[in-house]
Amino acid sequence: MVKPLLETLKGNPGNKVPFWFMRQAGRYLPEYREIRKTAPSFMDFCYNPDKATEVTLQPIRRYGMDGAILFADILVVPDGLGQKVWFEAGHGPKLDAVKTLDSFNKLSLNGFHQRVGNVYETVSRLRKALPENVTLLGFAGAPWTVATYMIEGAGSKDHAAARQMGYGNPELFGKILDMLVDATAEYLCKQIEAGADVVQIFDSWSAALPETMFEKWVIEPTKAIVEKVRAKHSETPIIGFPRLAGAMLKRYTEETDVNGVSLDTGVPLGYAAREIQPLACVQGNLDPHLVVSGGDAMVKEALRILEGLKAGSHIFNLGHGFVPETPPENVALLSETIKNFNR
Ligand code: 1CP
Repeated sequence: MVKPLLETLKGNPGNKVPFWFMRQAGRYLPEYREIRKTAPSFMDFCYNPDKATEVTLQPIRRYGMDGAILFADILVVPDGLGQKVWFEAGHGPKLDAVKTLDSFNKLSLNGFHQRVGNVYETVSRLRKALPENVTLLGFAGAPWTVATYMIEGAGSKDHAAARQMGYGNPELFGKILDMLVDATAEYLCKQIEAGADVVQIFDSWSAALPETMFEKWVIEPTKAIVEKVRAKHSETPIIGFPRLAGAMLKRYTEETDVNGVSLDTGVPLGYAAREIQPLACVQGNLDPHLVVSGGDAMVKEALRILEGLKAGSHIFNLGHGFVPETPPENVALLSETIKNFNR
């Protein structure tokens, strides 16, 4: 059976625009919050194939998206490398920060797949549970974004610790990125082998890096991952999401050679259609906050995006993830709007 989302990524778009939403499984859904309560910790939740499979399927049942994204987190990779990762309610992620060569030397790829193996189990269960026309997306964080957490020991506004290590101790910083390239490529390959049709690489914090650093920290590691994954799985499309890359977006698309690019809310549609769509399928880019208010304003903007990108390959999505206060009925209206649109 045809998977419209997968076909669109391969450059064969149909009459309908396929869609999925970042953070489509998550706190805006009451049924997610119910299951979340039953897990002792967030990491535990990510490593529980029963629960992770169930919450991945919840939004598909409600809204019939064309894509289901594996429920896990980008911080599974540092956890798998042996870094301590935990989530504190109201504070987001915490990690035992990597600041020195000594702390880096405690990390290793040995044992990685055993530690994260339950994620692969979730992928293979999803493969069996999903309707045949639904594309299964695996994912990982990009090395730069994951490194910001590993080095800071938490989420941060300006990623000061990572930037300062990148400038002040490029050798150690380079070792961290190299290890992340290897781990991430293997992690994505295993997800594909377990049944993922597509993989997405999230570079949520790629904004406002100097040009040369964007090349070194964002483009080069992503390109290396794309090459490694393609060497084993040449048929599997890869989507990159260099969030807020701004004027670097086109170079990212050309140089990493991803099959699809996820657009943040700030990317103008005319620019995307002219400059990016000839190079890759685009995905995006409704403002998630517009789904909080909903109504005509949301529908009008969704239609503007559908019209603006209809000449090329387009997967409808948000410009970033749903926020927890999103009313589920607005997601229903948005989904109907996309389904009723014809290219
Ligand atoms: O308690 C909860 O329920 C916590 C909320 C939550 C959820 C639902 C976190 C903690 N992670 C997730 C799941 C998740 N994370 C998915 C699952 C699939 C889906 O999208 O439905 C995915 C793809 C991610 C990826 C992720 N985690 C990113 C990249 C995408 C993005 O949103 O920019 C990032 C940056 C993270 C780190 C993270 N995990 C969780 C939080 C609160 C954060 C961000 C912290 C910060 O702002 O620094």
